[in-house]
Amino acid sequence: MNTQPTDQQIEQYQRDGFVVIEDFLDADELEHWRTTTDDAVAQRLDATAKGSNYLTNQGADNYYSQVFTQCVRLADTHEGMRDIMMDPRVGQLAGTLAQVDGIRIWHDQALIKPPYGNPTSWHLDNPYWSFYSRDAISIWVALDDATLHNGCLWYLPQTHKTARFENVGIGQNMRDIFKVYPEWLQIEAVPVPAKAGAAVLHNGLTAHGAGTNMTPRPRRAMTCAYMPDGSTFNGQASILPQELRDSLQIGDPIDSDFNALIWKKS
Ligand SMILES: O=C(O)CCC(=O)C(=O)O
Ligand SMILES: [Fe+2]
Repeated sequence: MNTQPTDQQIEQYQRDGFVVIEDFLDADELEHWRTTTDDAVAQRLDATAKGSNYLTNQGADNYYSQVFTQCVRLADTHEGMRDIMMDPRVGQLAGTLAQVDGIRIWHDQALIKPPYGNPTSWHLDNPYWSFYSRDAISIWVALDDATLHNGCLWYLPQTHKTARFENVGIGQNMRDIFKVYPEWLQIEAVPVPAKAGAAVLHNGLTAHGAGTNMTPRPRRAMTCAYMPDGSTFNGQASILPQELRDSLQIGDPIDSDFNALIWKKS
């Protein structure tokens, strides 16, 4: 696993709000992440079909269910996925790029764009979450080659510097984000094709989206969103379980085991 970013990669991440780490996983690790993700997703979809209330967008026949199959916090229900997500090396990579002192898991998430699936509209991640931070970071690991044809990620560089925390949402209209940020219409979007096993990391405030999958094969990605240690509750429920949410006042640190600390700067 290549978890040591170069100075240039750190600089690029800080400047543009995203960076690609080629060969993040070697061939054996990629195979392991693929089988673990497939298994965890299959298990989750089965549990959901049987009535569990875990978050998945599947089951409906609507626009969003065809953007991707989305399964959140698979590490809660799958031991193999828990081992992958708790790896402090990945936390160190995220923390080093974000230049923060500690990394907590916000949520992992499998994002599988189906064959001929819908595009992912431009959006920001952090405004959805229960904490606001200009240093939140996510890792997006390509489990298949992500290409211009099957819906690789696209970014609006440097938008993490001017983004605000209001949520522009993620609906069917690709360009809704520009109603809130008309000045971003001047920015040229950058596609980020990624070979299977590569990792793309982005700031939680960098505008991003993904194209249509124009191939008859799925485009699989396994991702994890991270919260800098010390982040505080902003009042939004998001993925927090009811009991935990009810125990928090706005401004309290979010620091229970639900958001495990996987890396701390020594
Ligand atoms: O995989 C996609 O299409 C979108 C990914 C994304 O929005 C994210 O990882 O935050
Ligand atoms: Fe996103």
